[in-house]
Amino acid sequence: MGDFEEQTDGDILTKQEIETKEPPMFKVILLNDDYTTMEFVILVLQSVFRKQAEEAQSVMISVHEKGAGVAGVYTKEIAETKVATVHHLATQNEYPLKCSMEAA
Ligand code: TYC
Repeated sequence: MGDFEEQTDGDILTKQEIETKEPPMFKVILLNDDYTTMEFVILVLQSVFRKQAEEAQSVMISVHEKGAGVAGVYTKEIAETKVATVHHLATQNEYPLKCSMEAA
């Protein structure tokens, strides 16, 4: 792959497109379960996803009611790190809390 173009599933990007394109973004999706406490989910939303108390509460309730919800949107490596951190904290605290990521 040369310096001036790059192949991405059929698209050829011009040098200008490569230089001006924003990085791909990924949604980190928090999944509901029956065992993780609401308090722990709020704590995770505040500490890992930098939400204020009120927003953390409303995201948690939305996930609780709808089954899943977006905790945040990040570049790929940051989203991967957030997912790993949530799973690490959940395991440490013996909660089954899961999250996943998908292209935004
Ligand atoms: N459903 C959980 C309860 O009633 C709370 C919860 C909310 C769990 C969001 C996970 O991602 C979650 N204790």
